[in-house]
Amino acid sequence: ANSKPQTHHVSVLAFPFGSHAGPLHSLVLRLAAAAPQVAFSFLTTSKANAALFSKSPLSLHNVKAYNVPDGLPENFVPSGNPEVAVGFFLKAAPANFMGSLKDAEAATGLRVGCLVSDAFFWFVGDMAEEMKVPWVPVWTGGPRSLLAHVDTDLIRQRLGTSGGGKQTLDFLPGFSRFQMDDLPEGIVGKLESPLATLLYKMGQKLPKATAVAINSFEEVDPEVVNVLKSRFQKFLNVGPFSLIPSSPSPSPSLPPLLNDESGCLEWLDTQKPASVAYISFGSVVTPPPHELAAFAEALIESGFPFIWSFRGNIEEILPKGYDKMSLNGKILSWAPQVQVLGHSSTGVFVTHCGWNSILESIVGGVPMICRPFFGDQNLNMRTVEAAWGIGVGVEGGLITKPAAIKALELVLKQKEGEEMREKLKILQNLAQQAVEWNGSSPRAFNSLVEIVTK
Ligand code: U2F
Repeated sequence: ANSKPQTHHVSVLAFPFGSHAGPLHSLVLRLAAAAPQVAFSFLTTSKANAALFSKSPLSLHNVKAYNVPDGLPENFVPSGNPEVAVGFFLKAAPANFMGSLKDAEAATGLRVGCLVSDAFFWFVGDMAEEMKVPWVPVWTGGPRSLLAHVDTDLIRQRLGTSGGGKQTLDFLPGFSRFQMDDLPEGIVGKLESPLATLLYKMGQKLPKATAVAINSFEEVDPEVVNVLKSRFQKFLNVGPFSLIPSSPSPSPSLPPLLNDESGCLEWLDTQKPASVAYISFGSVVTPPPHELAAFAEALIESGFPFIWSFRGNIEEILPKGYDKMSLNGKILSWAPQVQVLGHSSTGVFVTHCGWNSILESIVGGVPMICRPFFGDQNLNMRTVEAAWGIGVGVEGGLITKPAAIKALELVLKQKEGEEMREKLKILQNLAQQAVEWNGSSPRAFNSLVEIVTK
């Protein structure tokens, strides 16, 4: 229903690559439901907008998509390296965003009174200063990687910039079990890549923001969260998003929408408790074929039942004589991950350690086998292993058949796996409490609503 008139206008600037825009979109849907008097203009590329707005089960009258030019030259042919498209997009920013923002102001008849953006977009801090409006950057990773970017200068002072080493990070609160090698690339080492520069500028700019929001909950990593609270004007932990529906469900009597066309949840119902391996490397990474082949062999040899979110043709990596039908598991191009991790039959998650995956695994109480690739993933793995004790890295860092079998057995069969499950129960409970009425996350969310409605 298009009821009350809108009196405020908030522009949301979304990073259109990887899974970044999804969590921001679901946060905006929550905000829009809580603040019907605010018009939200959601600014990103036409491709990202189309994916987000067609997938969403609900549309709110006060959230509208506005397309931003992607900056690609005409006749651009994707090279397979996604960073090229990211580079063109960033070159076109912020001018491309300014254009759509003006369109949104004209369409709504309302001046923009607040900017919400992906935290990557440090330049939105400058836009907000110029427009004299609040800026709320949203970080899509976890608190530890965020602190590493905010404290990059300190880290460089203490460790130098040459990179690669085992020096301890104990000068950062909560990092005594972490080393230089665990840091996301670009903090030390290769400082000059476009992404490293972007993240450095972001770290410098975030303390000036009105508030920094994150898909996380305070209790997951309290020491690190407390340092971040001292660095930022406001640090608002408003997650885990997977525990909070985007907005009130259309009818309380309807079950939540499930995407189980593949029948994998029904199949999970037929499996033993904590016996199934779920495998996914997220939305960006494709592991090299020899590692995928080694993992497939490990599954065949060990016989553990599995669900594998696999993009591409599985037959290409299976050993000779095997096909899809001969396997003790399900292969899907996209899995209902949150539901799979929430199912009691799922016993281990083989992951690249993207932040959303880790948080969803905590919420589901599922221990992890980690094979990180880039960015924050290595630090996330170390957090899983060393700070929380709820998972292991594959031995040697690369997937081989013996390393995979060893890790699967450790988590699914041995007492180490049981201990991880016990530790997960504690974190899982903390996550539940955080989202309860008057828990830390709804309180942070209310403060976010206050900022965007002022
Ligand atoms: C980038 O990570 P990714 O997008 O690759 O991975 P995640 O943060 O783990 O997010 C993947 C999301 O996609 C969902 C899953 C997560 O919410 O539930 N999903 C699914 O529903 N079905 C599937 O079959 C597979 C995935 C980046 F690479 C990381 O380093 C960052 O930590 C991350 C956050 O900034 O973004």
